[in-house]
Amino acid sequence: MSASGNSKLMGISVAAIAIALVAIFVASYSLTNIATLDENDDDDERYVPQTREMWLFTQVDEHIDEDKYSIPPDQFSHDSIVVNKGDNVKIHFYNLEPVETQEHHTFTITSPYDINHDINAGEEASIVFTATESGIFDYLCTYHQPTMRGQLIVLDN
Ligand SMILES: [Cu+2]
Repeated sequence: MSASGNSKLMGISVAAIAIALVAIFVASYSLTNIATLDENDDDDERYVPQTREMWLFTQVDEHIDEDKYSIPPDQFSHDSIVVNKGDNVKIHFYNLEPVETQEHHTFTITSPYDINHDINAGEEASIVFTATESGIFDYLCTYHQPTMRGQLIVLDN
């Protein structure tokens, strides 16, 4: 092999090494950036679940003529409950009907929460659950539809 052939080979080798070094540098720089972004995401967005406690009452709207409109006048005192996903929810539910009426009400949410508390007149219950699924879910009294209902709103965080 001639001297000029050797120097040509050497030139190609140097070029190859330079390209390899650049590739390694770019790859490690990208990985560093990805790792840094992940760390920032954790710091900014990790949500610490809260306990959301509320007091919910039965009530009757005297303006609703049940015979005329064929709907019950019964309602919940709140028509929405808003929590974040992961929160521990504690609802103190009071049936305010006079005891002698024996008028039952329920606090019911179907799947995925599957909650059903049937409360007699003058009684109360604590309903405790974790808001594991985000979305909008109806809560209702199974005896007084369609008026006695509200929405549990679980925000995705
Ligand atoms: Cu009811």
